[in-house]
Amino acid sequence: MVTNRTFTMIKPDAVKNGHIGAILAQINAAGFRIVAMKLTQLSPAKAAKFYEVHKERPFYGELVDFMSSGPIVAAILEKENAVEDFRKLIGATDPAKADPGTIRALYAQSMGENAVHGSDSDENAQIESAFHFSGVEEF
Ligand code: DAT
Ligand code: MG
Repeated sequence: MVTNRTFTMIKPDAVKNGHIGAILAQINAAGFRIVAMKLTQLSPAKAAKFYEVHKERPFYGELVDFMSSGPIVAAILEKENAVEDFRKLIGATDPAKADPGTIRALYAQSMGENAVHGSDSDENAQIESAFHFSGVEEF
């Protein structure tokens, strides 16, 4: 398994608010290489599948609606210690608790609309990357 990669999405709120460029600049400045990237939109069914682990949580319906509400940027990123370092770069799930300067502190509105996704393990990075990209789309 590739362990130096993570998967991210710039979520519909951040795309709608015009933050794609600033977020990608921050990702590059932090030393991540873009391996794959696309502007796309999740169907409700795809969003439900992507977040299936949360299906028993009270916010699941809201999460699926939000994540399929508009375009996202999906990307695979590479760097040593990618998963952990990217979680540090994005900050806590709740932007009110995210460290200053993190992507969520800068661009997120709320726990639900929190600007970016970052994989939480090497295994999930692999699964989530394969969900969005085929091998020939990775460089
Ligand atoms: P993270 O995205 O930091 O890995 P998570 O995996 O616990 O957080 O949850 C996935 C997404 O679900 C999160 O980015 C936003 C949404 N979410 C989590 N907890 C929530 C809550 N209490 N209320 C509303 N949305 C929530
Ligand atoms: Mg998570």
